[in-house]
Amino acid sequence: MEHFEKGLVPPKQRADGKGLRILIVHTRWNLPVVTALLNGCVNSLKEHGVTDITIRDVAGCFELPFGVSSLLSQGTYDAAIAIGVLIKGSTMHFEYIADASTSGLMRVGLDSKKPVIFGVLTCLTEEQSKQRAGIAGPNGDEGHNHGADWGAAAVEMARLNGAGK
Ligand code: DLZ
Repeated sequence: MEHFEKGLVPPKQRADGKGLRILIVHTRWNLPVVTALLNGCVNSLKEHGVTDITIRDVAGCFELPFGVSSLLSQGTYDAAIAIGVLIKGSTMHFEYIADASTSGLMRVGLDSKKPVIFGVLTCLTEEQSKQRAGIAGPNGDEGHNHGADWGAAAVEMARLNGAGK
């Protein structure tokens, strides 16, 4: 069997973010990890040529769908990126908030007809969240910052949706 490369394969041609208006809504829960993801995301947007980036914050992941929906309706954005980090605790909170934010964000995207990128990590441990935010990897490396993928996805989906023509 051929080697199976796990994870995201970049598009054949990098999408051009010039002229796009991107909204980022991030949580204030688990802020150190969220900040690393936000930085990775903003850097990636800039690398794609995006210069018009609006950053707003809400309390936690449960607020992300309403926050994104409300801000999308107030502005002229081509795509939104919702960033948050859920870390499993000893109660059922994690499951309920993960479910609500996932389906809520999907609904906002379909209802608004604007791409909404799912930048929510649902981690079983704090360590997992750090690995996925490029802070501390499993082998003493820095891990991978998923925020970079979310920035690229926002540009790709905004173009797919006809923005910037
Ligand atoms: C209550 C709560 C808990 C337990 N854990 C998290 C978390 O890990 N990540 C996160 O973004 N938010 C958490 N919250 C807060 C909820 O998302 C929400 O802000 C509150 O329930 C108020 O609606």
